[in-house]
Amino acid sequence: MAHDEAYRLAEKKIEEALKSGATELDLGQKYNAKDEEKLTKLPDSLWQFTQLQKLNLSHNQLTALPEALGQLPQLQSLDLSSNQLTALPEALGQLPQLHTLYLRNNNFTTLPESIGQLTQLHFLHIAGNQLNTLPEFVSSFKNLNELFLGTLDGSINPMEEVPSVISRLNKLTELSLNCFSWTSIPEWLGDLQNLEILWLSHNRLTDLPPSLAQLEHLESIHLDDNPLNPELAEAKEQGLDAVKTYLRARAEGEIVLNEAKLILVGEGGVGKTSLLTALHGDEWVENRQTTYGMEVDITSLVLTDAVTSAEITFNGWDFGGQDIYRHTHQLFFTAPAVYLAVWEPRRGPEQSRVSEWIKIIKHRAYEESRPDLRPRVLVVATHGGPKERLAHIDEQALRDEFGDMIAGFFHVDSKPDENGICYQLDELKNAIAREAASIPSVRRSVPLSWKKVLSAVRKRSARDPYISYSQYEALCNRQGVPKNLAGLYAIILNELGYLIHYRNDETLKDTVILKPDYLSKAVSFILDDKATKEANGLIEHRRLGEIWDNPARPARERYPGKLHPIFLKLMERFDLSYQVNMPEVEAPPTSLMAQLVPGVRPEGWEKDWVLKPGDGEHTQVCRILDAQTGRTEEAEGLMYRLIVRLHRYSLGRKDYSKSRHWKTGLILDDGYNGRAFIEDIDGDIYVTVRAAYPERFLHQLCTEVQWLVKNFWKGLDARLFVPCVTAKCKGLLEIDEIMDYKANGATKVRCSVCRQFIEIDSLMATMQPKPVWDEAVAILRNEHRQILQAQDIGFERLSTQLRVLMSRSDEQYENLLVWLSDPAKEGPRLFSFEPVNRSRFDPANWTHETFRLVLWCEHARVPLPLLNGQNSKKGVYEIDLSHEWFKKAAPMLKSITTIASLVLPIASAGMKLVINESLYNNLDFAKETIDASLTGFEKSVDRLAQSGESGIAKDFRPDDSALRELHAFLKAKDPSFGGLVRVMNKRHEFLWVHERFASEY
Ligand SMILES: Nc1nc2c(ncn2[C@@H]2O[C@H](COP(=O)(O)OP(=O)(O)OP(=O)(O)O)[C@@H](O)[C@H]2O)c(=O)[nH]1
Ligand SMILES: [Mg+2]
Repeated sequence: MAHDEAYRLAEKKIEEALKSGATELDLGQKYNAKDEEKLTKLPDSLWQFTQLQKLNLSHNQLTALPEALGQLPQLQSLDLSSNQLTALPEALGQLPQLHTLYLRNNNFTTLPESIGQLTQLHFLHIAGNQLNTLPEFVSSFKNLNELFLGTLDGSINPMEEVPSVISRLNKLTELSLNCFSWTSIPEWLGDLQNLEILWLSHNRLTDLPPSLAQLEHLESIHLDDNPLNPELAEAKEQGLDAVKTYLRARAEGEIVLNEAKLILVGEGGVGKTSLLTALHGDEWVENRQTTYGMEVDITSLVLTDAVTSAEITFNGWDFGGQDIYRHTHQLFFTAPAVYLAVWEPRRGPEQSRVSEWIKIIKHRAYEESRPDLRPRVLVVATHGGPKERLAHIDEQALRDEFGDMIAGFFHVDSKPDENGICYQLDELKNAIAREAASIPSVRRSVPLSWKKVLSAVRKRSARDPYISYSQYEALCNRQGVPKNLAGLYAIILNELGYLIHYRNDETLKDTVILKPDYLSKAVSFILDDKATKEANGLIEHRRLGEIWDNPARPARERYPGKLHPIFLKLMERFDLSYQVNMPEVEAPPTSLMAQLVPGVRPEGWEKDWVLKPGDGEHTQVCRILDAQTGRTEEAEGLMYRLIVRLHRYSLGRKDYSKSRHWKTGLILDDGYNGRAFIEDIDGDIYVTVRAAYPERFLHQLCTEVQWLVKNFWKGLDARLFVPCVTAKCKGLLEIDEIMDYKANGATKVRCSVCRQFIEIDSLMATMQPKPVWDEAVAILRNEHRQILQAQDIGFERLSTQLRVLMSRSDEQYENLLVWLSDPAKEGPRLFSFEPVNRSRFDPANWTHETFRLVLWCEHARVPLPLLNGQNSKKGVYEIDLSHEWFKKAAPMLKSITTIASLVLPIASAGMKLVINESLYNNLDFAKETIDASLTGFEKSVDRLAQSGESGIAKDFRPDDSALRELHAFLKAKDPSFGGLVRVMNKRHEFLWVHERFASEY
């Protein structure tokens, strides 16, 4: 029998445990154990274990448990997860001490009556069963603190609504309702006054009940993977306080928005502006001027949907059709919107590039997971009229390619006939209204005060294209909106494209731009400037001023000097330009417009791309594909964005003349992390890094490309490949696929181009083992002086081993930030600590202790007192901790402390700071304290190796609850977190940084 071995092993374990007088027994298997390693029945000797308190039987194949279970009266915790149970013995209900019960992933269709008597239960985990509801007897669990109904692995639970019996469990502190496909949750959740953590991920919630704002003790609410309405989604990004503020505003009054964008795209001169004005009913203008940038007409078009009678207000977005604008225009294509893809019959559909335009819309606004919010495209031919010959457009081909994005075809004449009628215009209007009415979020409810602010902003924009932030606050105040809510509304309005404001940017925080087209027009004037084109995008700020305030243009197209630094900053925010350092002393301030860089590799580029001794080289390719069809696609303007976003690694970061970039590529440098060559070859982005440890910089660059593609171009996917190693073969092999093969035991894969079988290991980056982190810390500290010198004389002087360790430390730090990215919304992640009274502190034996906790800057990666002066008390706290909390937090504390120890010698050298031995000492003592609190199992888990790597159990969830508790605690003591500023980097991740670095974000 296959299971015999498992059974014998269990018997042995029981025997040993009985002998040793243990009170805990672990007969659970690993989550990925093979079937034959699992128990199908339990040894009888188990029931002699009368002193047993904790029993783990998870990941076996048990179908039933015997009544003998009642012979374990001391049992406190029982883990039956991942078995095949459908019932439980009566005796279970008689266990007087049982407070923790895991029944996750079994075959229960209802909860067994027997457990109804477990009134002392504190923790119940019953996700992953086939329960349709919770029985009434659950209300007798008066002491229940934690209830897990929801799974973590994404599999959907069948329950139709939140069981109302939960409303009576008022001691609950944590409730998991993940993965239920619920579209709403009940108001009464707001009555569970002790709730601290609420899991609602993977549902179909568009909204939350305002009552949740009343939950005073709530520390975190998890809302990932829900189709939240846009305002709430933005509030969620900002964290818990913002969600509560938003819900409170909703509770005070709400209104249906009934508003949509109407976006006109198409080649230059096809008749977009004429069509929009005709839709408005404005007078016909012959020989209209071309549109610079874009123009937004806020609310003058109101159409009524014939079916629902809904009156929908449209703001029309009219884009200039010139090629050069295409890259910037994409910024404004956001769903939900109705698009008019305009073309001119005389030029024909090909020349009018109808299909290309729809593709750009698709890649910006079509979210596969949200077909209900798909952009609706109406394809409109202009210059029509009954007398005109209808040019042919292949309707079927467009429908085949774009599916239900295509909402109809029209042939209109924007020029009225002798009776003042524009041919087929009314039909088009009806279709626009009908399409808009079919987008669910067009009719969403918003807080009444939000709508009022929006209307006030629009009204004001007719007079002032921009106002100061305090004027904006005053405007909100007149609508009855207090300052903190005004702040949240500014974030939401900015994110949804109604205004432009960035509160964390020194230059931008005082100005609110009320007209979204104001900036795009200003940008288009530079893109059209001949001198700037000839200078390959380099432009002095003085010249920018001349262009923007050109007296030859009408007053409404001129921009006062006060705005110029603001525009400049905004162009940087939108990845359009960056300020360069020119080689000449006292050179006038100059910026680079990335779109205008030269078309070919600069001369002599080879000199900047040499393999240094001791360095290795590794290449990965980001292939950009349509996620649906698998065809390679172009991400329009990707390279321009990379040139801007990665400029801190530019070879010319100190002297622009050394920069190496062109329309399809660039060369970068990141000190000890190496040098990179990035090039777009037919839509494939080749990234090669040469370094002691190339993986670090390579990973960072590929992640950047993948992030950009994923977040900016919808439906496109940047998949990672490695080049085939066969000489001269140009084949590429997909990394995910190789990893799958490897996981299944294969050692070779076949290249589809050269048809050779290739050793998997030869395709992977260097297969060096992870360093022993404690040793790495010691080496880095020893070499601190060397690292310091290398800042000036070059990193190639450092040994290869040292450079590898430095890169690997950076890599670990990056992993930590990713791992703890969610709690970063609420507070900082990097800190160190020591017992205040260290001399009499015993790490192995304590119950309560006062610790000194010091916050670090996540940018500089050093403790705050190092930046503020040793005597500064900012970010330094004395807090009482219990050993119980500390034990729970120990795995997290260990990662943070080890990584802080790794990066401190490198970061301080980078800033030329001298480190006091006592600081190292503290970190070491902290580590000792943590190690003394870790269980054997936790010690053996190398979280540093785990984080950021695949192959982790599906239901692995970084336990960040200890960090959240710490945040809540610190916030109560010092809401300013020692003056740390929460900033958002370009990947929309939060970091807590010293104020002096805030402007870098
Ligand atoms: N007869 C007729 N003329 C039209 C029609 N639509 C546009 N035109 C003319 O075509 C020319 C270009 O029209 P615009 O509306 O400026 O074109 P556009 O697409 O906005 O051009 P850009 O802003 O440069 O991208 C103008 O001279 C219009 O008068 C139409 O439906 N019928
Ligand atoms: Mg126009």
